[in-house]
Amino acid sequence: MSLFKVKNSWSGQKFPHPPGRRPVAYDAFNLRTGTPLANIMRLGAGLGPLFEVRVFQQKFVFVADAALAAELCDESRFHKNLPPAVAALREFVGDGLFTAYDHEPNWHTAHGILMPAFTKSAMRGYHETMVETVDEMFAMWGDRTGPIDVTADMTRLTLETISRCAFSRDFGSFTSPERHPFVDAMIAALMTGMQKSAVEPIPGGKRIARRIDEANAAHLAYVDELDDDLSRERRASGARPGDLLDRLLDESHPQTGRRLDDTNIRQQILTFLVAGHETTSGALSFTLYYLSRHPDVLARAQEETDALLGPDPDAVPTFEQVPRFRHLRRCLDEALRLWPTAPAFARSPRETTRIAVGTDREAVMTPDDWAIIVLPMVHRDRRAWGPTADEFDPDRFLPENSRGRMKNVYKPFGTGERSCIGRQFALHEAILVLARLLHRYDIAGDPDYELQIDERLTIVPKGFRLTLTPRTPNSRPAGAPASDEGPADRPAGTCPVAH
Ligand code: MNH
Repeated sequence: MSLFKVKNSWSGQKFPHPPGRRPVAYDAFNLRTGTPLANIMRLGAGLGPLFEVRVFQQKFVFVADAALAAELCDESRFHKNLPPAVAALREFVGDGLFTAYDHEPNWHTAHGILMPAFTKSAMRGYHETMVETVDEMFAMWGDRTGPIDVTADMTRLTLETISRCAFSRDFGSFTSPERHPFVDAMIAALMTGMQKSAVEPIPGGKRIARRIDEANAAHLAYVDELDDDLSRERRASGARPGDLLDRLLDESHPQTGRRLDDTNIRQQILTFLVAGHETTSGALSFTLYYLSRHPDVLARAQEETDALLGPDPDAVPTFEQVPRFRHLRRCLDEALRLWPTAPAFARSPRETTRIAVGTDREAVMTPDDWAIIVLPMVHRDRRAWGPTADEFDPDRFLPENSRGRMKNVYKPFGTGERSCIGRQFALHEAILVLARLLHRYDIAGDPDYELQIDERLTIVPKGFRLTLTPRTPNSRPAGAPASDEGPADRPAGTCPVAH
């Protein structure tokens, strides 16, 4: 490749870019390390629906606009592509489900093998394990009311949930004061991809990238070993719990009969351990953050848990009850609107096409070009969400308030056939956890805390703490219904059933 060839060139078309461009390095000096999303949101503000950022010979094109994002989500014209930060992960997770290109046979094979594990009804099989995992987190918290590190504990919980549900493996996250070494190794791997893709366009970047690799070699070896151990132990034990690992090892694609090889199985294990917990942990943490900042919304969430679960703070929702926490679901949806924890994905056209036709950003896009949809910007586009787009207001997702909203402008789980396979899993887990947590504890955040974001491809709140106080039936506001079965303050001894 020529030294001067621009990567992702868009046939030489130019789009608005941040001020302060320089020769050779272009926008590189405008970027702060370690915070790609914050960079884009800061630099892209005011640049309109489609803008570019160029780092030496690498051009990035970003979509901030709801209408254009909706256009690129049209599956008949566009499909998933991998931006450099995701492509860099292929070194560890290869053509695993998340990082495969559409046309790679292993995507099709793994998708067919794994889909049955992620249907709505498959969630029934995970419910009990999810309940037990929350029990263990509560046991760890006990009656301690000292502040908890929300993101750290939600990460313990979601990692433990996915490893138990998918791999029948207990990571011991609640009994160890340290986080599991897998979490450190995984963060290191994600950061490696992010850092390497950031330095690679820079002259001499290849050498820096090699040094990043060397610094992380031990972490990566550890992860590979852990993955191989999981398969080896399972094969040796003869046990077949019927979990996701069993499917990876034993199943073949229902139509093609193809199976996954050992390398790909290892890559899928790592894919699911990572994709199956980071984003859900962030979603829970952001939701708890916003609830702690909106006492009225929080009060309604607790009214809802009281109505559905009754006065016992330890009451556990049944599988069927989980989807009935409608207000809580809207709180989660709204947190994922403002801070979608997988904050971006990339799209390319199937054939050369014109986009944004009739607007001042009309452009030609070839199958070699890709654009990154920046979800937090799309999710705050006033044309789609109105003047209160920046505010936390779960009621915007009430059916009567959603009617008439533009289509395809809310995409926290991606789009089309490459959208999130774990969506039902994440939703079931998150609602269950939120319902139980808010039913059992009153929560209070530090009023001086200012939301900060930790970026590692996914995003999570940084340094956010909550003080938990166990609720008792008496700590409910007077007159609040304790269950949907009848009045709470029925005098003791009077049976509601006539006999
Ligand atoms: Mn998930 C794909 C967001 C939870 C496993 N996930 C995606 C995509 C988004 C996403 C966005 C599409 C990315 C792209 O187009 O490049 N995922 C989330 C969010 C949550 C989440 C916001 C939680 C909240 N994801 C989960 C869970 C699992 C999971 C839980 C596993 C149990 N996700 C995946 C996998 C893919 C994916 C696997 C890739 C699917 C495919 O390409 O076929």
